[in-house]
Amino acid sequence: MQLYLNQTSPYARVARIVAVEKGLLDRVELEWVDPWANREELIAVNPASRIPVLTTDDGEALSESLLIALYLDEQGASNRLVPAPERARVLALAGRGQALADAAFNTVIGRKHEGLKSDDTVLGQRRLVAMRRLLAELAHGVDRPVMEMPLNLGHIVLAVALDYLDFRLPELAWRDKHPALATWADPVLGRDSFTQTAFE
Ligand SMILES: N[C@@H](CCC(=O)N[C@@H](CS)C(=O)NCC(=O)O)C(=O)O
Repeated sequence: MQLYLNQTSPYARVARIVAVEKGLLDRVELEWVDPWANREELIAVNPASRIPVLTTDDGEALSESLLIALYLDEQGASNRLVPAPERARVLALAGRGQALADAAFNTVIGRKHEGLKSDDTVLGQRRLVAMRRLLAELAHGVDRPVMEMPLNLGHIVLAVALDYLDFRLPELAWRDKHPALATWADPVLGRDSFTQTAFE
C-alpha cells in the first residue's frame, strides 16, 4: 500500500497514525507530496489533488482520511480502533474531531489565501464560532465513557485536531480555556504514533 501525505496535514496525520497503531507501517510506503502543487502522481490517484490518499494492494485509491482509517482498521491484527460494541460512540467523537479539524484547516487556508480579513467573512465567522462551540462541548464531555475507552479512532481524530490548533492557531489558547480537555489530550499526544508523526 502507498500513503500520499505531507507533514502538515491533520487529515494525512490521522491516516498515518492509524497505520502505526495498527502495526501496518511496514506494509505502507509513504509518498511525500505537496497537494497544492498539482503533482501528476497525486492527481493520478486523486483528481481532487488532495491528501491523504491510500492506494491498496489491489489497486484502489482511497481518499478521505476517515474512510482510509476505517479501511486500515480492517487490515491490521491489533485491537479495533472502531470496536463494534462502541461503534456509534467512537464515530460520533471522530465526527467532532473532524469538524474541529475542518474549521481550523479552512481558517488557516482562508488566511493564507486572503489574509486575516478572511476571518471577518460570513464563512470565517462561522468557522471561528464552530471551533468555540466544539471545544466547549468537548471540554464539557471529557468524562464521557468514550473518552475513557482504550485508544480509538475518535481519540486519534480529536487529538490530531487539537494538536493542529496548537500548531497553526495557538492564539485560540484552547488549553487555557479548557484545561480538562488538555489533561485528556496530553497522554494521547504523548503516544509514539503521535510523536513520530509530529507536525513540522
Ligand atoms: N475531508 C478530507 C480533507 C482533505 C484535505 O483537505 N486535505 C488537504 C491537506 S490538509 C489538501 O490536500 N488540500 C489541497 C487542496 O484542497 O487542493 C479528508 O478528511 O481527507
